[in-house]
Amino acid sequence: MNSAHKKHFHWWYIPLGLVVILLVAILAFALWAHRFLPWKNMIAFTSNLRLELSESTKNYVTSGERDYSTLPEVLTMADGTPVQTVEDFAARRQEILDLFEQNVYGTLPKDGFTTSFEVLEEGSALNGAAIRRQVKISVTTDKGTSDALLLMYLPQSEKPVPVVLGLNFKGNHTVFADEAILPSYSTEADDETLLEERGIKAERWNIEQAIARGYGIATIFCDDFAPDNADTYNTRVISLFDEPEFKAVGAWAFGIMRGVDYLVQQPEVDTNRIVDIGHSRLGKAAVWAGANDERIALVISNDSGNTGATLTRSNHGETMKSINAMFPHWFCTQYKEYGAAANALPVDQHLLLACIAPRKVYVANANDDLWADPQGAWNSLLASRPAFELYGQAVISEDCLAEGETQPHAGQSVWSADMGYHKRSGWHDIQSEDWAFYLDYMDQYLAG
Ligand code: GTR
Repeated sequence: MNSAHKKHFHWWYIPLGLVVILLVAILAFALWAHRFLPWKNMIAFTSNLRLELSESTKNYVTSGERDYSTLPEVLTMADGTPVQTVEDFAARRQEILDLFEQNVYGTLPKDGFTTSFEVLEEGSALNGAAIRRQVKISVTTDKGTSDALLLMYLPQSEKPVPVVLGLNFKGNHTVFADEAILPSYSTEADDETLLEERGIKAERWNIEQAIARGYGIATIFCDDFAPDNADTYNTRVISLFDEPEFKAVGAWAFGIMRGVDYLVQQPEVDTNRIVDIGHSRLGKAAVWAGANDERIALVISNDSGNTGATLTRSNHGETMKSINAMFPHWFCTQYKEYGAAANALPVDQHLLLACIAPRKVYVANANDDLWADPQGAWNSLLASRPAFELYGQAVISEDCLAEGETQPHAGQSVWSADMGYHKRSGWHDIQSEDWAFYLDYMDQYLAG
């Protein structure tokens, strides 16, 4: 081939080639990520990422001063009227719940639906130490019916037992390696995947340990009430209502309350010892459900973070602006209107914890999980105390802190008869160590 035809290699072929490779890689990643995140979420995530990267020193703050000067008073009505008696607090509690519904979580339907239950399977489990029961929970309105599958393990017992109820992230088959567990209605796993995923999240539920210590465990896949997805969150229980502000976290809380509807009808269940538990985003739902549902005796928030137990005014770790950018389907429209202005909120999360009084509340964090802001959760629990004290309940004190500390250290638990806190060393998760704290606390303060 003469030189006229010899291809000329130009220096700029190299950067051009690298750019092409980078673009192909980004496209491949986006297509892979779209398996888990709809485009709307991904755009929100990337816009939020730009926000975080551009202002990360401001938004993802992990230390420094906190401004609680505008924290709403627990024992003062929105119009300034003091709350001095438990009767006064009943009105304040309702006011707080209404404010959270209007400004944060959105609609939480209290009526206009019926709930029915059908036992699909029941059998012996854990070598006879427990019974397993799987129940279809059907919610029906004039617009139709939506089903959710409750999985429950109860210890064999002569008398009614306490039950810990919580939503799971990945489907009922993931909480325990038991081949009899039926696939949740919203699972997208095929048979092969169901087999592979059996029990992959067993440590998050510690079913053997709970049963051995006399506690029942009940769980439902969160997606059975609202798929955790900006495109499809409103295709299940939310589709039964004409409530545009009925959002995903509200649907998960609604689902927990339908699980309680079932539990209170079971003779094997001690209806005075129904506990709701939630980790992270499902901890946000557990706190919202527990604040509303007075049938729940103890509410456990595990690493629930922003718009869970942690004070929004902390503005440390995940922020109100960030969470609404990343998860537009979780909370109501009005919440997004506040942008980053946490001080403008008529509520904060300590008020939600206060609505649990006169029942019991337990907040836990992980030491390295600064995105969930353990300091802001500890401050929130302390700030909720006036409601519990008004009922004469026993609350925790900061006297337990080591010299110079502003929150419990890793491995420390701080308990009173009606309030508990612990901080586990390590990262964002719910682990056996957390369950050991919870079961010990319930043994001591929720004994039958
Ligand atoms: C994070 C989210 C947190 C928390 C967490 C989880 O992406 O920002 O608020 O919900 O997910 O649920 O594990």
